[in-house]
Amino acid sequence: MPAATTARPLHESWLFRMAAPELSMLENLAAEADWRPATVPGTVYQDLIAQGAIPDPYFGTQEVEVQWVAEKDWCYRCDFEVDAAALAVQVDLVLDGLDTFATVYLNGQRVLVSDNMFVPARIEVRGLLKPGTNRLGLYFESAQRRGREREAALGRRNLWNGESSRLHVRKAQYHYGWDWGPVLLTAGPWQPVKLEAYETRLQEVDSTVHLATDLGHARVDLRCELAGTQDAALALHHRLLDPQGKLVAEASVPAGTEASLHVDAPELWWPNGQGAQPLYTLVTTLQAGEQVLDRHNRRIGLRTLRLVQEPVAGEKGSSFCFEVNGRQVFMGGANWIPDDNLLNRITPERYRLRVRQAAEANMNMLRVWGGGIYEDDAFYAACDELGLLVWQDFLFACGIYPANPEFLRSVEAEAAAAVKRLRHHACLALWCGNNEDYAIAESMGLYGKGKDMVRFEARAIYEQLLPELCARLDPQRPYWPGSPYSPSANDTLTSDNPTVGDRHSWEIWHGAMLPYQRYHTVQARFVSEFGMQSHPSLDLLQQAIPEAEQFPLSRTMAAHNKAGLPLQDGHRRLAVYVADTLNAGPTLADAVYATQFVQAEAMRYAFQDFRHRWLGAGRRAVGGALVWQLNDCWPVTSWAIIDSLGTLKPAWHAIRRALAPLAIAVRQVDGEARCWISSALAATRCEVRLQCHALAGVSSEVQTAELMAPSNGSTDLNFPLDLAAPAVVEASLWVDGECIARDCAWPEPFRFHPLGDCGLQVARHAGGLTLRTERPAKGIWLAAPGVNFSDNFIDLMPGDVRSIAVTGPDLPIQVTALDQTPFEA
Ligand code: BMA
Repeated sequence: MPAATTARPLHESWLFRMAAPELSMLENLAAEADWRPATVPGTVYQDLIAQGAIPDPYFGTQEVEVQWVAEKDWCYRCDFEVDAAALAVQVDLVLDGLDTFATVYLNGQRVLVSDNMFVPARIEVRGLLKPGTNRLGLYFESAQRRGREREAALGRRNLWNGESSRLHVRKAQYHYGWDWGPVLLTAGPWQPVKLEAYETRLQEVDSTVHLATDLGHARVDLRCELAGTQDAALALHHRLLDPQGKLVAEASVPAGTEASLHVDAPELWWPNGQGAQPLYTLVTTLQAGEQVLDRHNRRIGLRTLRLVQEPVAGEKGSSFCFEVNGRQVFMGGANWIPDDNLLNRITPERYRLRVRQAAEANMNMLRVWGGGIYEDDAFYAACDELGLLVWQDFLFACGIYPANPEFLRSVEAEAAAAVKRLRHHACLALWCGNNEDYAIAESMGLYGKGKDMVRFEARAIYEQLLPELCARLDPQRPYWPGSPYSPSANDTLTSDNPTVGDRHSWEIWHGAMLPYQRYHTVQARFVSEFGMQSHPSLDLLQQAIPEAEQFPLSRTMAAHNKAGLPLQDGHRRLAVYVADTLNAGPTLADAVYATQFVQAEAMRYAFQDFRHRWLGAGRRAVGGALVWQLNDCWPVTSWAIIDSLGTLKPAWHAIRRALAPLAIAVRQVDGEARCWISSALAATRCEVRLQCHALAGVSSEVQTAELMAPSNGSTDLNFPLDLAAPAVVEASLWVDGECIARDCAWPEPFRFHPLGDCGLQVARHAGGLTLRTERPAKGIWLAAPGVNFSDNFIDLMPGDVRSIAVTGPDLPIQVTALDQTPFEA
């Protein structure tokens, strides 16, 4: 009877030490002294912090004090026991991820040399193992040194962000520092290490989903690769369980043969806001008769997905939008960066929470940005479960990458591993070649019509290697050469054509630093990046900044704002936008409120203006908007809408309102109230109410209009205004007598209209708050560490009583609003 496959994690009794440069790798790994306990999977910074050997790099300016770690080589080793019986079958050493330049020794034998953080390794080691104590040693060379050696040999290349040697190293690029992140060049076995014993095992289960045009029938095609002893007597049993766990299809085939499972009336998987996310469970077992030799489980969603590039009525170019199950869906979402610089700190629960925070902001897409990692399985599982489609970059960002044969081989291996690992996820919408490499090439004159593009060799990666690999391993999914990228239209060749493809609209914040009220002028067919900076929560700053440095423009605050490297001009740009908008106070708390206020207002304008152009079928002028950035990886002033404590910023609430399934927006323009309703739903009968509230507190009559909000599009509605004095124009949307959305257009800029005391009252009661005001109140921000509010960053008008549900610890709640003295409720 053949033996079943067993997997044994090797995560116990690991030690680490700094390598002595005078010793060889083997001598270092055999050394007796200076070993300290290590956590595997993990990396050296985490182990050094745990050992108290280095200070917390996230606190104060301590990032500078730990840079020496990157210059050193590091050793990891563990001794483990093996029974003689275990050596009766094939045994593989499986290393899912080594960061980055690693040499692996087993019982003194070198078994692997690797230089790519994203390429898993599997080594047949039965012949090297012995009954009793065995030793596994991992030697990590300094990525900094090795990268610089390569750069010295192959030449310096241009980039934005981080040290240029990064371009030669297949390591998470943000580890080299970014305009929102610290320099922490980690090293270590960052992914699981295990021994796998088997006679025959399931190497690969490839499942592809096909739906009938009418979506009334689904077929799951299955192709398995086996490893080990090929035995014709073996069989594969495939079973498909529906989301309720009921068996809906099964097939048994001889090992090595393909199979298909059929489902009638499949439960369709939809993006967030469009329907449910039913997940089927596919169970594949490799069997010798009744005995199960190996088992493989995965959850799959049944859906179709298409990238639609079709004419846009009345406009040049073509659309860039996504169609799921035959329905075109506006993509409202964010760019995702790694949620921590020390990746092994991120738990599955933390991934799920972050993705849930995106879903609760009515987002339906996350772009896994090219300077990070191919994310953890827990991330994609959460996106599958919560309906967040994933735009997945391959890991190239802001650089002119090499394309020598060795580099291409390494990239091919990593890309193949990533595609095979991720291709079954329902959430995965698109593969994308890189982040901003076409933009930097264009800025250097290496890309564009009539340009000598020879030195932009990496096009071989984005336009040949990756699309061919994706077509081979994941043919159903669209591939996009880069972000931003504009397919060459009518003889143009640029990465920045607003009529086709995707675009990064950074004229607000970067470049021209346009006012955020101008987002309607920086349109694109798909806005895959845009953003505004703000400080993180005061709570976080009080934890990360030494008390003496807790003032807005302190040296330590500057160390936690990396924007505009090397100039680090983030504080200047913040100052401009704050000065353009409101009269801010001098304290750190004032600066947090002011910058977060500006970010929230900017994101309101951006998402409303971009979604406004999601018109009806054939007029999909803007297919989506992904804000830069969802999250942070350490305590920092950045474009994130959720800080590294997981605390939501006001911008998160502004985005949630702008992306609501049915949302209303209003602007005061030339004596008119210009409103539009954006809908992700079927056609809805609704009523719009418009009321003007003078800043002094007098409110006008309510104007109303009944209309049918069109399905899955946006519609305009204008009201004449006759304002004697500056007033707030409040537009609210009512369905069946219930107010489901509202928006306020204030006289701007706010700095020209300082609000006196508006008579804001906040009453607490069990489980919530009740808010009232005598005069218009702007940007009411409720804050308490770890406390969640059902709504926040609210505009409140006289006569309106607003109830807010409160969950979390029973703490004093800080109430801040524009031009008001903060108070506690
Ligand atoms: C774009 C992104 C990131 C960067 C962000 C903010 O360039 O792709 O590289 O962090 O803008 O500057």
